[in-house]
Amino acid sequence: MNPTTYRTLDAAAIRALVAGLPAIASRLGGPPAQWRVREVSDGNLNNVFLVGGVKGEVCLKQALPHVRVDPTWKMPLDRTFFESEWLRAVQPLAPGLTTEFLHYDPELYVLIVESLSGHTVLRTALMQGARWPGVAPRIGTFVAHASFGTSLLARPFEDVFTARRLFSANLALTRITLDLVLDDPYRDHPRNHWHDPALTPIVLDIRSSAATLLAVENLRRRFLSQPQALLHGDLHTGSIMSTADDTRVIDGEFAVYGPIGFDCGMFVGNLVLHYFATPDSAARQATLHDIAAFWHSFHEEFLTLWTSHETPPPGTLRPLAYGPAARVARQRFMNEIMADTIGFAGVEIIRRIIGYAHTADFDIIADPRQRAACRAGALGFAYHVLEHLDEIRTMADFLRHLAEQGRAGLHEPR
Ligand code: SR1
Ligand code: MG
Repeated sequence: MNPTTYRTLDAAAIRALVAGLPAIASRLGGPPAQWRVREVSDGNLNNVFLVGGVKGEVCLKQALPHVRVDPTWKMPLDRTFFESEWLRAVQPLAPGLTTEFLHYDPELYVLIVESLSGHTVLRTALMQGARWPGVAPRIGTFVAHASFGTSLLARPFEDVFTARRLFSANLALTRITLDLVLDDPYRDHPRNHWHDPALTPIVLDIRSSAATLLAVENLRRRFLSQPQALLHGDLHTGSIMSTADDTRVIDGEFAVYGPIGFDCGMFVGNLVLHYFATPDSAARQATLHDIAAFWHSFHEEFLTLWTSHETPPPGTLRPLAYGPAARVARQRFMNEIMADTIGFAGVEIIRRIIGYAHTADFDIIADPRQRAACRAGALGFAYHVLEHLDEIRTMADFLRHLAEQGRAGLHEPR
């Protein structure tokens, strides 16, 4: 942090900052004194404001020197730098599927992007009962294009290594993921919490299952040692804003090179949380379709990019094998992504129920016993998945197990 220039901005300071940025000021229109500044901070980490004038609106995000929801948890400010670099890297690869980058201020750690005030956070929309079948395939398209386009399949190794070096400095947020997603839930830690005593026997089962703990250790190793592509790094349903027919991925501050199945697994895991939070069987069926549609679109678009005849930039690795051998190699890689997707979905579900950062999905269930039963269903399913990773090899397997466990209801602790 540069203490001489960084300060946490209030409405007046935001007006003054934006007034000094001619392109953004003219996008808003009218005199700065008449701009509306509205705080809409919602996530765990940052301050977020919408700034609106007579012509338009922008969204301004500022990092705080601590976790927003816990000022005692100190945090470096550089996360908006990594988010702006992520946005600049993926926006051209997945046009129309992110927000538009407008400005980054390296001293105030402020990022300004297009406002999406007409969109709804996907988690909120799902909780309100939205049925938007186009969203999941659009996220599949996003992950396919963003991951393929930042990988060695599409770029010379010099570009990829340069990007890896940049994003490998995103240490603070990578540490959060490692601790909160891949470590804390599997042992006693003061950051863990869960409200319902009905969950405790499942937690104890998870923590005493050697197969589960080995699976999580393997996922942890893969997260840190498989830099396949630039990840979003936190692709839950709160990092997506949507209408029925326009979907944008936001909040790329956790960006880091890692296994592509990490992003897929975060998204799938959050759809599974929604599945268990909606006991209505038609809504559950729609979620099964969403998960299948996400994977289908990701898989098809990734393979199409890989096998299309477009000439990659000079220096990109050229395939050596052709025909059936190349097909087998591609299928192996897709199977690896599939296995990672299933595993990371499992750990995401677990940490959202017993770790530090829970999600709101289950809050719509008024009856505490039913809420506990739904959470137990999700937790028991994730445990089942991690214990049986060797048997759940395809998305069809995963969906079959999900439908079976969903029908079975409350997990019975052993
Ligand atoms: C202290 S940050 C907790 C969680 O919020 C973010 O959105 C990430 O999901 C992180 O794990
Ligand atoms: Mg976020």
